[in-house]
Amino acid sequence: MPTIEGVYTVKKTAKIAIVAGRFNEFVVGHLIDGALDCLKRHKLSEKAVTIHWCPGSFEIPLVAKKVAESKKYDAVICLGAVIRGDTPHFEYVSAEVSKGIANVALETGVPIIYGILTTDTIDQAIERSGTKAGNRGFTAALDALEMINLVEAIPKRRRRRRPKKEPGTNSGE
Ligand code: INI
Repeated sequence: MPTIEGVYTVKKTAKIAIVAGRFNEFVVGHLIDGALDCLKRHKLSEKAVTIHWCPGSFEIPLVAKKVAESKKYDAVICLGAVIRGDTPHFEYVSAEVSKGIANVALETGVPIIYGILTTDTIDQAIERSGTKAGNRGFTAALDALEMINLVEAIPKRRRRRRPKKEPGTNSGE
């Protein structure tokens, strides 16, 4: 049975963009550290990664779209932290960033990784950004490496070659 799946090796020319929402920066900073740690341990050079900061998670899809459309990157890792407060703001921001990131991936065809924490409490966000529950930035970077390899491994349709014309068969010759 043919099986196609991504591996975690990195091609020498790989370029990765990180798009990070500054809101709840004390959490997002740790997600970025986790992502950079993962990429470095997979032998990606620092020069191959560019970080783009935007105000908050709501703005991430637009920035991710511009970055993906630049065609300069093999994958875009989106990192943010949406933490529930006393108002419905959480619902709006988390819904928009999820929908937006999914749309950007489908519209551009570039792997866009969803590394947005959506948590009920600050403690839950801290747990997922490098303490008890791992670091979502690290695993988002792993997801990016897997997706880069997976997308490249999917065979493209081969264009059929036109049969060569016999000399003298063109009309008007
Ligand atoms: N942005 C976040 O990234 N996380 C949040 O928890 C958050 N909350 O709760 O308000 C948040 N709001 C800012 C939003 O993303 C936009 O930056 C802002 O509304 C300007 O458009």
